[in-house]
Amino acid sequence: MAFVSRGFLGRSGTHRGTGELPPGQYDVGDGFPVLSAGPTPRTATEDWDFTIDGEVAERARWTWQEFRSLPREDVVVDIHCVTKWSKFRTAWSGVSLDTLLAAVDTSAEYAVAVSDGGYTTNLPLEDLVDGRAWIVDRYEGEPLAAEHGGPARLLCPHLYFWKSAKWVRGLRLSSTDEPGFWETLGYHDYGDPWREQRYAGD
Ligand SMILES: Nc1nc2c(c(=O)[nH]1)N[C@H]1C(S)=C(S)[C@@H](COP(=O)(O)O)O[C@H]1N2
Ligand SMILES: [Mo]
Repeated sequence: MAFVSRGFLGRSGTHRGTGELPPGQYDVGDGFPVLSAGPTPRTATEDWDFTIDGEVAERARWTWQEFRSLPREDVVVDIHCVTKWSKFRTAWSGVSLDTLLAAVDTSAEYAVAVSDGGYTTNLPLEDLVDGRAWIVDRYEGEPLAAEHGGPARLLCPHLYFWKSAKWVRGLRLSSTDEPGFWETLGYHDYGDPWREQRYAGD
């Protein structure tokens, strides 16, 4: 049955999606829409770094070369955009946020992902750990295309895809929850697709 094979056959990498559509979503199939609130920044990898700062004992920073030499994971996940498309079995590779966050000492409970171009999005820190979020720089075996967030983006697929910040350059950790770009404009603070948390108040 398609339902079974979707979860267990096909590409390499651990599949962490459910193969099911959250309420109100449709399957976009082979398409991969591009949703960007502004122009696509193009940061050369020589100029790229990733920083974890804010309420940390000491900030952590990786150059592109350092980031690329960290232990990597292949993941296959389903993604769900708040504009109602979902895409099954997307295959990415990158570095688990468990690996990156192990480098800092913090008692913060929230994170804001900060991107080139000024986009931000907030997430509880606990949603970024335990194998649920990655900084990915490859999609379907190729370097991540700029329009989809390359050189590297956040991938946090258990929340609506606006939380997966493209062109990400760092995380700012805090003990208080600070709304990001779309959250300030009325999107839900948390954004669980299974509870259909699209807008504030949902
Ligand atoms: N920096 C940045 N990240 C972003 C966005 C954006 O506009 N800027 N859009 C978000 C939204 S609403 C979605 S649905 C996904 C879209 O990713 P895609 O263009 O690769 O499909 O990126 C998210 N991350
Ligand atoms: Mo979106």
